[in-house]
Parts: sequence; structure tokens; C-alpha cells
Amino acid sequence: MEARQPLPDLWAGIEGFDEEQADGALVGLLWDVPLAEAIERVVIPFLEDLGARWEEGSLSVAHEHFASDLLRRRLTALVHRHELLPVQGRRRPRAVLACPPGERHDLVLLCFALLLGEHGWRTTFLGADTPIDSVARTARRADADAVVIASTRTSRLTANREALAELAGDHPVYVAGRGADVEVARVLGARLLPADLVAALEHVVPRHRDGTPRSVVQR
Ligand code: B12
Repeated sequence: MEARQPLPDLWAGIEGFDEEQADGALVGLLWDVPLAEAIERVVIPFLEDLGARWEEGSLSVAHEHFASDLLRRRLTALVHRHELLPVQGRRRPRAVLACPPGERHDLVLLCFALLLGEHGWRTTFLGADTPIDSVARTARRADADAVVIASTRTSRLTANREALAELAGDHPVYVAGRGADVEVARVLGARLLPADLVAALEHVVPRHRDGTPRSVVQR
């Protein structure tokens, strides 16, 4: 019998709102693959295709919500893969990740949280539509080494200019997503992350002199 193809199965499952088929295919694509590879080769292209299909009208809003929810649950489940990894020293660096008020696109940010987790960071993922004063309180309590804010619109960052600039005075704040650019980062006193998640990781996780990432996880 011919092996089933996960990607066509994933799309067929989504088109038919067949959770079992879509989820089974997604597990097949993500299972036993290094996390960065799964994110770069499966999750991001999948989200891009989802966007393209939605824009051209071949998928409905309901399909998009169904697919986003399925992906979120699978990505969240991946967090547990890294929780038990041994860590050098006693303190894991900590990151708080959130989208500003009104911003609901948090799936790429969730991927970034997973990548940080793989490098031994402890992450507090606040996700979509989070008031900046809540982000600030959480960052203070966690003694955060990084606060990552993602937005598809610049206006959602500039609308919170004062609160974000204040936060950037207390913790390193990184801005990312379609709404983040050099100018908004400058105005907020934040650091701009590149669109590529693996490249962005290198901005947050410092490197050894030989160029390898300073991960706290023992391999
Ligand atoms: C899935 C999706 C949703 C889901 C979100 C699920 C979730 N929780 O994330 C839901 C259903 C909630 C949603 C809602 C809406 N959405 Co929507 N959505 C999308 C869709 C299809 C995919 C988004 C996505 O993840 N893209 C995939 C990533 C790979 O692309 P990207 O966002 O450009 O990100 C790249 C970089 O910016 C970077 N990046 C992004 N975030 C981060 C974070 C970090 C830390 C780093 C390092 C990098 C990084 O990495 C990516 C790869 O390079 C896009 C279409 C598209 N083409 O993207 C629309 C899209 C983003 N949505 C759009 C809109 C308009 C909406 C709605 C207003 C629609 C409506 N009328 O209800 C609402 C509400 C939005 C809100 N208030 O925030 C517009 C945004 C236009 C704009 N700039 O404002 C888009 C572009 C569709 C379009 N062409 O009109 N959406």
C-alpha cells in the first residue's frame, strides 16, 4: 500500500473539517523532527499557504479558525518535549512573550517561545491581546531577561508607546512581526527582531566566541 502523504492529508482534513485526519497528518509532519526544522519547514509555510488560500477565497474564515486552533494545540503540546531537558547552572534565562492590545496573531510568537524553550529558556507566553501593564507586571515578577512583543500592525505598538518605552527601560524589549520596523523600535527604545525565527533567536540567545548559541541546555 502506498504511504499516506501528510501534507495533502493535512489540507484534505482542514478542507473537510476532519479533525482526526488533519491532526494525524500534522503529528506526522512534526513528530521526531528537530524543532527549528519543523517550524521553518512545516509551520511557517503552512501559515503562509493558509493566508494565501484564505486571501484567494479557496478557504473560508471557518477553515482558517479551525486550522489555527488545531495548530495552536499541537504547538502547545510540543512545549512539554523540552521541559525535562537538563540545564547547566541553576537559573534559566526567562522571557515573557505577548501581543499588544487588539492584536490576535500570536501563532508565530508561540513558535518563537518554543524555540527559546529548546535553548533552555523558561518562557511565559501571554499570547494575544495583552495589556502592556500586565506584560510589565509579569516581566517584573519573572525578572525577565527578554520581553518579546509581536504585532501585525505598527499602530498597535505606537498606541502603547509610553508603556512600552517604560518597559524597555526595565527589561530588554524586542519587537517583531509585520508591524515592527526600525523606526518603531527606535521610538520605543526596543530592539527589532528579523522576520526569520532562527535568525531572531540569535539576537536573543547570546553566542559563544566560536559562534555557537549560548544555550543552557546540555546535549
Ligand atoms: C491565521 C490568521 C489569523 C488568525 C490568527 C491566529 C493566531 N492566533 O495567530 C485569526 C483568525 C485570529 C485572524 C484574525 C484576523 N486577521 Co488574520 N491572518 C491570519 C493569516 C491567514 C496567517 C497569519 C500568520 O500567522 N501568517 C504567517 C506568518 C508566517 O506570516 P507573517 O504574519 O507575515 O509573519 C512573518 C514575519 O512577520 C515574522 N513574524 C511574525 N510574528 C513574529 C514574531 C516573532 C517573535 C518573530 C521573531 C518573527 C515574527 O515571521 C513570519 C515569517 O517570516 C494572515 C494571512 C497571511 N498571509 O499571513 C492573516 C492576516 C495577518 N490577518 C489579517 C486580518 C485583517 C485579520 C482580522 C482583522 C480579520 C477580520 N476582519 O476579522 C482578524 C483580527 C486580527 C486582530 N485583531 O489581530 C491581515 C492583516 C493585515 C494587517 N497588516 O493588519 C492578514 C495579513 C490577512 C490579509 N491579507 O488581509 N487572522
